[in-house]
Amino acid sequence: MTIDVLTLFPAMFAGPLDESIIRRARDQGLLELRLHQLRDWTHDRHKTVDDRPFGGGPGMLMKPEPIFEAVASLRREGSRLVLLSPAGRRFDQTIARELAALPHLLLLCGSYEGVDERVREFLVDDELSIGDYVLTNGALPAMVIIDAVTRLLPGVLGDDASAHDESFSQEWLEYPQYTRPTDFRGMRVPEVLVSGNHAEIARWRAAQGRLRTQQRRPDLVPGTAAESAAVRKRTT
Ligand code: 9D3
Repeated sequence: MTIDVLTLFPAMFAGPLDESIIRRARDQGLLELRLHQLRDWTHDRHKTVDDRPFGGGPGMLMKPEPIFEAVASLRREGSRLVLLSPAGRRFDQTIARELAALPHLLLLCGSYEGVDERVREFLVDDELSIGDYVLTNGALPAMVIIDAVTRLLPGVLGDDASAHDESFSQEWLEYPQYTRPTDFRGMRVPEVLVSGNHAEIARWRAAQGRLRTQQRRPDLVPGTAAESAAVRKRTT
């Protein structure tokens, strides 16, 4: 898949996307990632990308011209243009799967107080937020989405990890896990895990996963009022 990113801060992307699994996906050609400086589509000496809002108010807006020009040059048949903004629908694993199935993603990182509404109305296909907290711009959210989407691309993870992956968002949280040594400074691994009784281990893990989900994320417990409310909230 190809992901083009339009941002005022392309240098922010160096580092997170140059390591580990994303690095390997790029090296193997499974992900073609291209970073673009939005200012490259301006025509004035100062490379102006922002302006003051009509009607007054605090802060600046991203002006439409460079965005329309940039998108015209980058978008193609089958592209999805996604604006990252605090006003978007909340990104989740279902949306990650949906995006991973696309041939071309074009991510537009919001900056300043937001974008001229005509970008939203006439250009953007989808608008996403990564959660209810205020960041300085859309670059980190774009990286979060790239990360979540890339690991779902065919061939990026080993078979082990990808089978395991199905679980998130409709299953339980992870149960407690341990590795060697069995006794670390007096902190012992639960006896059941070293018992060799695989049926009992499976029961223990299921119970622990359910308990942890109930305590920490009641909104994920299937069939509860909290889950129905959370699903309603996610899907409206
Ligand atoms: C209404 C005033 N602010 C909205 C909360 C204005 C504003 C604050 C911060 C506008 C933009 C930003 C920068 N944030 C993003 O562009 C952003 C974001 C975020 O802040 N949180 C979670 N997801 C995202 S996606 C893009």
